[in-house]
Amino acid sequence: MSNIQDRSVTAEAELAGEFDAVIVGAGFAGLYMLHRLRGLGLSVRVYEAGSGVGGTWYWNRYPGARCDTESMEYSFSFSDDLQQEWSWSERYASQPEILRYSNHVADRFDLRRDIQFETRVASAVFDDVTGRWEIQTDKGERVLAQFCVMATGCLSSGQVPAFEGLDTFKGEWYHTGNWPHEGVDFSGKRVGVIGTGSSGIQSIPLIARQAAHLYVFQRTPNFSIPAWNGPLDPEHEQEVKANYAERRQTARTSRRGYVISFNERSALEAAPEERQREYESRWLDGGLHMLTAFNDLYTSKEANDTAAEFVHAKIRETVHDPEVAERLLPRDHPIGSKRICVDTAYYETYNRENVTLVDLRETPIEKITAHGLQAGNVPYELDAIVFATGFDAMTGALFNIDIRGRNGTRLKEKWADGPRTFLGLATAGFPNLFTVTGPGSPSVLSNMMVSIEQHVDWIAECVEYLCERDIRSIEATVDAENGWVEHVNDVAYSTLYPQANSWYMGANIPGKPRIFLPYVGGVGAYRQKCSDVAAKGYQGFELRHL
Ligand code: FAD
Ligand code: N01
Repeated sequence: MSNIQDRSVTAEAELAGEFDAVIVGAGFAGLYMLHRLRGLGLSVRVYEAGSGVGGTWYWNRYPGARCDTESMEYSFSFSDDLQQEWSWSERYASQPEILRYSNHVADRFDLRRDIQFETRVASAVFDDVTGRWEIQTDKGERVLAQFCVMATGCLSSGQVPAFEGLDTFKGEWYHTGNWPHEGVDFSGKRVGVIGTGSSGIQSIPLIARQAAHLYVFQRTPNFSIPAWNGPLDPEHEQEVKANYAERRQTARTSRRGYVISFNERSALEAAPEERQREYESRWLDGGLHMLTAFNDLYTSKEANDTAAEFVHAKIRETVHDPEVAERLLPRDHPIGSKRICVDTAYYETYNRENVTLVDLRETPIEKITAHGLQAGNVPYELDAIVFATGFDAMTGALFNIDIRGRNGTRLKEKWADGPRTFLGLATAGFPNLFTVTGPGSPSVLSNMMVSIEQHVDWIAECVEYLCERDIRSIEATVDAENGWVEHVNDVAYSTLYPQANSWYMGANIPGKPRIFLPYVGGVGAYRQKCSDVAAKGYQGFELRHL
């Protein structure tokens, strides 16, 4: 390690704005990346647009925001002391609790001193001559770094659709992904929520309890499964903590990064009573367990229909007004091909007198007006509008930065027809630039904590390898990248995912190319591929001494 230790820069050099590595983002990915690179003796600067750590959990403070990965699994595994000492209060942690956890991590590992908050990275430009990245911020600051790690988040670039007239609206409006820190009081107000993805489905029940009247503007109904959230059972916590090492290992090598039992039988081979039993038991388990009921729910539409029909029946049972229930039934996409939602009393909310469901398929939003909005020819008077309209996923935050690689090539131009990466970690023509949970990696299809740790560990080990050998740069080859992009597509098209107009497909952003963004080949299999590449001296990458 002596080479690496020698490379630590002095305080003077830091003032001159030169670092071994710059990391963009201080969510879980940026925090852990900082910890790992610092552990190698590197000088590191993190830039974070927000005023605190936590990323997703710093920005998404809307009512009801919480995890739908179980708390005991949605946490770091890299420090046994950390995982043993931290106690979660609920089965699914709420946003404030996860934010407290990320602050605890930052303090425990003394991370803040290398993070510059309230600073947005505007550009990152590779200098072909010096082989370094020049990073510029919105504060006019300029620093140089050998390595640049984009820990900018898959779901961090919020999207407010370009509705005509929003600037004329006299009420308040909010996006779930940029919620005011002081909270919002909807008491006595007429509120409109646009969007029924996970953010809408979590916030709608709570806003309905407070507002005088809530209008839900739904374009596509979604499948939602009850969370059955509640206090964490202390016995379960103890049992998990006693077996954490084994459980974490199971998660790392699993399909989705969870400790969850997959039924390896086909839904089509099971008798109707067996299917009903399986679905009922998963429904009662709650959350993401539903789609582990059979092994062909993601690959056979016929099998998938059996699960979809089960959920349709649950919606009909729950919602009293049959016409409203019918409008809530998702029919245009296979269950699971859009991110499944996990809720607390979502469908029940439509039984409240102060809630109206507006079907935008029947009456699309024409415009926002001074006093509300107009859908079809119907005006809705609103005091507040909540945009639960999602994110420019996976590429949005990267494209918000002017990233330029060799010969001034812009990432945005290189990826104009869809992202091209090797393993979701790197892209040809952009040496020493890494993306944590980048497009083409399991990322959003997995327990993100598992995927973040795996990427950060891989990047840290790669940097260590380079430094120990005095290798100045690593760059994905075009061949490796082409092969990976083709593989990512092949695997995606062997499933039902591409059948949905989802953000996984880029379909929620007008003009975005229709490409399946994450890698669906499985967390365990993917980890193995990444490890093999490293074990073979970073096969598929070009290493240069310069
Ligand atoms: P983020 O947490 O998004 O952090 C990225 C950070 O980078 C942000 O703070 C942002 O401000 C900063 N940044 C971006 N661009 C710049 C720039 N140019 N300059 C400076 N800073 C910049 N995943 C799960 O596995 N399970 C769940 O239950 C789950 N629930 C979720 C609930 C919500 C509401 C959302 C939105 C996502 C959820 N996710 C979940 C996904 C979640 O994003 C990840 O689990 C995880 O928090 C991502 O961490 P990250 O550090 O990669 O990115
Ligand atoms: O965003 P979304 P989200 N006019 O894109 C609608 C994670 N997450 O913030 O489906 C009218 O899913 C859009 O309609 P349609 C999780 O990974 C997790 O809810 O495009 N409507 C849709 O209904 C999740 O998947 C949790 O037809 C418009 C909604 O807005 C991801 O973040 C909680 C519209 C957007 O849904 C994103 O979730 C929250 C328009 N012009 C988030 N544009 C957990 O529970 C969009 N919509 C863990």
